[in-house]
Amino acid sequence: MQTIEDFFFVSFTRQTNLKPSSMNRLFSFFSITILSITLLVSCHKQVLPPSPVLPVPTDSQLAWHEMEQYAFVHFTTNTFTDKEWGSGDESEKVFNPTAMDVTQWTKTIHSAGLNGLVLTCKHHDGFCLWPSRYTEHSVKNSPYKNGKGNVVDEVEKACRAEGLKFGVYLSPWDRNRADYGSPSYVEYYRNQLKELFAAHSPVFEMWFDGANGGDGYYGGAREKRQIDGKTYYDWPTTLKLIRGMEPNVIFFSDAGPDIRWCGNESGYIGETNWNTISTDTLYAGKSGINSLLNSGEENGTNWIPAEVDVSIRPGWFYHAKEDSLVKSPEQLFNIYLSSVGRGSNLILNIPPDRRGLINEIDVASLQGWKKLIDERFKTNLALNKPVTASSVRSGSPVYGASMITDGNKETYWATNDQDKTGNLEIDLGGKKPISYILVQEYIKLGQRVKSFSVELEINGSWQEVAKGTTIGYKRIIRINPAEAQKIRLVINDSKACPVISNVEVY
Ligand code: FUL
Repeated sequence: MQTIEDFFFVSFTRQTNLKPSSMNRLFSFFSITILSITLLVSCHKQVLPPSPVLPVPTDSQLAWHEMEQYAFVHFTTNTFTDKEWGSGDESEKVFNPTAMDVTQWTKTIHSAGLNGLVLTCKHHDGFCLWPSRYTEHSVKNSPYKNGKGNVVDEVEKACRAEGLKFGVYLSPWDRNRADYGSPSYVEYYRNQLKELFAAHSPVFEMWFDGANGGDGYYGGAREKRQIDGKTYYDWPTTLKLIRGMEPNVIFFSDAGPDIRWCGNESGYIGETNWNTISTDTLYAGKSGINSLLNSGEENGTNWIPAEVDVSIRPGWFYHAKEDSLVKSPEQLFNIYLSSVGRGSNLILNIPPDRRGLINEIDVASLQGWKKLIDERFKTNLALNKPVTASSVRSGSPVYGASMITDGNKETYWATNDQDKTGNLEIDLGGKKPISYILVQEYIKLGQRVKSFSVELEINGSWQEVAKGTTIGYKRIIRINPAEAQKIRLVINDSKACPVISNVEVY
C-alpha cells in the first residue's frame, strides 16, 4: 500500500463489498466534487476585500461606536443650591440627598435602552462625590451617610450589577482649589485621576470638559483666573498616565483624541457627519470651530467620531423649576434620530433630584421614549429579503448584495475599486408601509459614502423619497410614510468603492 488513499480505498472496498470498478467511479465523483468546491472557494478567496480608506477606527473606538447611547449623570452641590456652575465656596453640608438610591438610577437608565453611565465625579465647583484623600471638599464632610458615603463607588457597583458600562467625568476646571492655575493643581488633578482609575476600572470613557469660565472662589481669593488651555494641563502626560492604567479608555474632549464634541448642547450632529477630522484644525477659539466639530472633515487625518451631549432638562443639574420642561418622548426620539441616526453616539444627561432619585417626570419621559423606539423599529421588513445590486465586486458572492440583509454585521456588499456609485434593490415580498430606512457602512474599512438617495417603487415607477450625504456607522432616514414592495438605496458618490454592511427597513 503506497498512500493513505490506497489504504482507505481498500478498507472501504472490503467493508462495502463493492466491485473495484464501481468504487473507482464513486471515488472519481467525490474527487471531482471536492476539487470543484475547493476551486470555487479559492476563487472567491482570491477576490481581495477593498483596501481600507484611512484613517480607520481603533478596536476601542469600534466598541464605543457599538454602544450607541448611554447616560450622563450630573450630581453635586449644585443639585442642592439650584446652580448650574457652583462657584466653589459651597459648604459640603449642603450635599444631603434624602432618599438616595443609585440602583433606581441604573435600573431607569438601563430600561430606557441606554448601556452606560458617565458620572460627574467632580464638577467645576470642585466638590468630590468620593472621599478623595487629596481634599476635604468632598462627601466625607457632608451629611450623606454621615460622611461615610462614596457616591462614585456606589454608582460604579450599581452599574456593574445592571450590566452598564461606567465612565468618569472629572472637571479640569476647579473653582474651589486655591492653587488652581499653578502646577501643584495639575498634580492634584492627576492624583485624583489615579485614585479613580485605580478603584473603578474598567472605565469605558473619560470626559474632559473644556469649560473654563475664569472666575471662582479659589480658596478665598475670589478672583478671575486665566489659564492657557493649550499648555497648562500638559494633557499628553495626563493621558499617558491614564492609558497606562486603562489602555482601552475612550477620551472625550472638544478635540479628541478618541472622540470629539459635536459643537452644541442641543442634541444634534450635522446631517453631514464625517468621523474624520484633522487634529491641527482643532483648537479652542478658532473661528467656526463648532461647525467644524459638527460636520467633521471629509479628508480629516484622524478617526475622531462625534458624541452628542444633551440634557433631558434645560440644565445639566436638577432644578425643580424645570420639572415642566423635561423633554417629551417625541423630543427625545428626534434627538435619537439626529445623533445615533446620523452616525454619532448620544450621551443623554439625566440628573437626579434632591432626594437622590431620578425624578418621576424624567422616568416617565424615558419610558415613553423607549416605547417609541421599540414600536417604530419593531420589525425589520428587509431581514433576509432578496437584494440585487447594480454590480458586485468581481461578481463574488462574498461581497454580494444579500450581505446587506443577512443580519450579520461582519458581511458587506462591495463594488469593484473603480465603481464609486451603485445601487441596491430590496424586494420586501409584498407591499409594506415604510417610514424608516437604516443604513450602515462597514467602518472597519473607513468611512466612504459622500452622497446617497433612497427610492421607492410606487405604482410601478421609482420615486426618490430621501437624499443624504454621509452614512458612517449608522444612518437612520425618516421618510413620509409610504407603501411599497421595492426599495432602492442609491450611492451617488463615495470616496472609494462603497462598502455597505447593513440595510434595515421599518
Ligand atoms: C459643559 C459644562 O460647563 C456643563 O456644566 C456640563 O457639565 C456640560 C456637559 O459641559 O461644558
